[in-house]
Amino acid sequence: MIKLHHLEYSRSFRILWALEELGLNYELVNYQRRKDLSAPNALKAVHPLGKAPLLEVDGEVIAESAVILEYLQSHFDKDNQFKPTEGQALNQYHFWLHFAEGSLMPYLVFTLVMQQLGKKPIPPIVRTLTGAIGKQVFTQFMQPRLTEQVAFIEQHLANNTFFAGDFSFADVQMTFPLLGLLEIPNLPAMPNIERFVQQVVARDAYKTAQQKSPDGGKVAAK
Ligand SMILES: N[C@@H](CCC(=O)N[C@@H](CS)C(=O)NCC(=O)O)C(=O)O
Repeated sequence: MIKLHHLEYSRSFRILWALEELGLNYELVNYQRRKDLSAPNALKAVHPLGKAPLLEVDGEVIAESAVILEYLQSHFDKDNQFKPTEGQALNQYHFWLHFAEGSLMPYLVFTLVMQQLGKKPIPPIVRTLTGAIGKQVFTQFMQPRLTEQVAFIEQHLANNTFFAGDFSFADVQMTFPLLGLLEIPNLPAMPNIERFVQQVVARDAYKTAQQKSPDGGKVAAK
């Protein structure tokens, strides 16, 4: 029995999408974020860290998107439809699977936190100062680093349709941060990233996952 603990506006959409790509039967357990955007305590009852996604298979709980994707691929993708088997494509698969969470997501999350410094619920009088600090940190620290990463990903996608050979779970892992990246103002144009995203969101499994997810598969509440 497979159960996906799915938090709205979160990385767990990756796993919902992967389950649909594999055509598996599963139970979807939905969780809403609290007002401060953190996960509800109910997720801590499933795993001590209380982060999403969490996949439960016959009572065993698996955390971390990349680990879950690897688990699903190795157990249920018998024909290796979603992972290259050798060579450069396999190296790329491992690289992008881990780059997404190890390098790209930390900058995106940090940028999101800096953006919150200029918004409610911070009181207006303080918000003026914290918002200015947030903008300064973004300009001096985040913007140059994100710009480097955009250039790197753009270069890869200029020469490759997908991240690792044919469509694979590396693409599933990378799509979530790319959707977030496209929403950050003051970054360079991303024509190849846009092309890639349009291509993968047109997949049937992605659309089914969107229909099943209460947030419609969005990365953040607007
Ligand atoms: N590296 C982990 C990150 C897990 C994570 O931080 N998930 C976020 C959702 S996108 C979460 O649960 N946030 C709620 C919180 O921190 O309270 C993964 O890829 O699974």
